[in-house]
Amino acid sequence: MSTSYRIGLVGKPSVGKSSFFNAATMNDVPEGAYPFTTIDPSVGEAYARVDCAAPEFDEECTPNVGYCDDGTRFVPTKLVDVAGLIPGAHEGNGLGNQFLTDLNETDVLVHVVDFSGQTDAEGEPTEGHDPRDDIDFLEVELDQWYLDVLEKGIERYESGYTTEDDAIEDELAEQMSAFKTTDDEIKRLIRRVDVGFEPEAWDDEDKLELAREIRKETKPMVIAANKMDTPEAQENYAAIANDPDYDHLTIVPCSAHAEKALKSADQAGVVDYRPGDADFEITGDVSGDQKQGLEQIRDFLDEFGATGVQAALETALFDVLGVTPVFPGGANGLGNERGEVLPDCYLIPPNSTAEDFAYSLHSDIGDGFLHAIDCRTNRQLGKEYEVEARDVIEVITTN
Ligand SMILES: Nc1nc2c(ncn2[C@@H]2O[C@H](COP(=O)(O)OP(=O)(O)OP(=O)(O)O)[C@@H](O)[C@H]2O)c(=O)[nH]1
Ligand SMILES: [Mg+2]
Repeated sequence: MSTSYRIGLVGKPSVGKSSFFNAATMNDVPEGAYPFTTIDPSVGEAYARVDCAAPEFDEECTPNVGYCDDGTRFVPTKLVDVAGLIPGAHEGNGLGNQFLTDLNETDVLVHVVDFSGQTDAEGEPTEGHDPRDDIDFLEVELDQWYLDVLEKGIERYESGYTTEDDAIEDELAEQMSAFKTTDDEIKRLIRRVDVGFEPEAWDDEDKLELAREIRKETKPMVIAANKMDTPEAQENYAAIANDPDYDHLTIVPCSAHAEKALKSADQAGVVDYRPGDADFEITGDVSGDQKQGLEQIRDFLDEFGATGVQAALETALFDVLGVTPVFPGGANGLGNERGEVLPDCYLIPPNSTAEDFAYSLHSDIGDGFLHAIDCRTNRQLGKEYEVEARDVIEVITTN
């Protein structure tokens, strides 16, 4: 892989982060109905689905990494199961700042929320908890954490600790470098919140607003409405999906349990299930109980379209981050000298040009870039061409 994206699973304890992680990666991280079952973050390999381009060329692909199942490529991506976050985490509550730091290793977040309302803010069993509180709390918590760091940057700037002619955006970008931001980005965000470039004139509200903008930009997220296999969760989902206060968020209904059950049954040869699909086929001998359980899952799929695990990951990657999947190909046939057909599907940053793509393959290919070829049409593409999802591209170089 040229670029490796990391998706972080976050949320308060006991919402099902590890269950989601295990369902997506088929790893075996402990799951439990008690808070802080997970302490250290686990990193695993999940997959994002991309329609394979090979069938359009009447070819069969041979993926280097991941796999292809009946025309659907499963492209590996990193998934991180982070420890549970509780109110006051930015002040060290729960497992404290440790896992806030872990969050910085991720590019996009899936906020797992227990929509059943059966766990309280600390992850202890309860009834009738409003999932809205959890959605709100995570944003507040992250904003407070960003604000703390932002304020340190402002303090440094005001103390004259830095050289006279250092601009505020340089100072803040340096202070917030762990959030993978740049002075240009900070400048743009200061303009967006329209507070001016004199931090002395910023009040608490201005600072919080700026912190929030930087957080939104550097930690984009989707909500996975988990435990949707329960009636309580379905009721809450129906209400929140129609609540205009939550229009700005993408909420994906999800059942980590259903995904895990189907994948396990598939591995056991009992069903034929492709992750993310809207249906499955029972292929083995099942007991009456098993059959009943599977039919319940089928009802769930009928209602929600899928278990939601794949959908949440792909929404995060493709919709929220805007990552572009692209296949390096050859204009005279897709196979390379080793006889591999469309071996790679790269995930590259949004708005990448043909030249950026060349650089993501190798710096030499970028340096020697002459032009690229769209392998579907044999059309020549200049270096400024903006790569589109599922493009099949050959790069022609001088060397
Ligand atoms: N009904 C239902 N229960 C679920 C689902 N996913 C997880 N659970 C249950 O929720 C409880 C907590 O699951 P975990 O995966 O350990 O939660 P976690 O978020 O990793 O918790 P911490 O590691 O403590 O932060 C367990 O009892 C799971 O069986 C789901 O899709 N449906
Ligand atoms: Mg866990």
